[in-house]
Amino acid sequence: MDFIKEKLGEASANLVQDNFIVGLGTGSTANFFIKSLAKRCQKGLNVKAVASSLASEKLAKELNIQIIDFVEIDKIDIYIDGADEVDFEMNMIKGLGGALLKEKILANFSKKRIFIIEKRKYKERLFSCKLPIEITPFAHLLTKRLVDNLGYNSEFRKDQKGNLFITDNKNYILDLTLKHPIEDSRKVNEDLISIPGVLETGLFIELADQILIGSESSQIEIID
Ligand code: A5P
Repeated sequence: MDFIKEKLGEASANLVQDNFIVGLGTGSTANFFIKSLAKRCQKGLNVKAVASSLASEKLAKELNIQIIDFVEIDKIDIYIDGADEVDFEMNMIKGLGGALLKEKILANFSKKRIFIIEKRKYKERLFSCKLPIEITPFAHLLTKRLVDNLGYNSEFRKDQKGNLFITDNKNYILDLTLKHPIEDSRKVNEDLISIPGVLETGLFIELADQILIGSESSQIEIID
């Protein structure tokens, strides 16, 4: 719900300090963060930002947040993003917005990683949503076969016109249906990433320092 996302956006934007280099996540919740950050910048906060997607970059630029490129950064002070599902050990599924590759690179290079989610996304085990993986286009059918050999039902993501969805990095996304709750996230990630053609998975392990969980009561629970 939008008011929960708005609260999460405000709370996370308040964690950004002057002169920080900020990693911007992708998705509707991250958009609220970007809007709140822009408000703070209007009041004098000085930041530079690097975006995990073209969509977030566009929004930030429209709101006059200074955007810098990946090649210009050697550190990120804070990365703030949404997530699709988070388990009690702070493992996450991300990528339903299609930006998982840059999101993972930014999260990995950031000193502090904050994820902002509605309570409905916080589960004991990862299971409810599909697990996206980004794959190379030229071998996509071969890659799918190897993924399915691991026991997954996978589908190529399509865009609104029914064409294969193309990521910002010009790759494809396979969405994997999980047959049971993930017990060993590390093993699932390793099995998938070891397939040639799989560029990155949407399983984020040990990449969260803090989760802000918003609920209808407007309370924000902090997990770290
Ligand atoms: C983007 O690729 C995803 O990882 C997003 O972080 C995720 O889809 C969350 O989006 P919402 O905030 O819109 O649910």
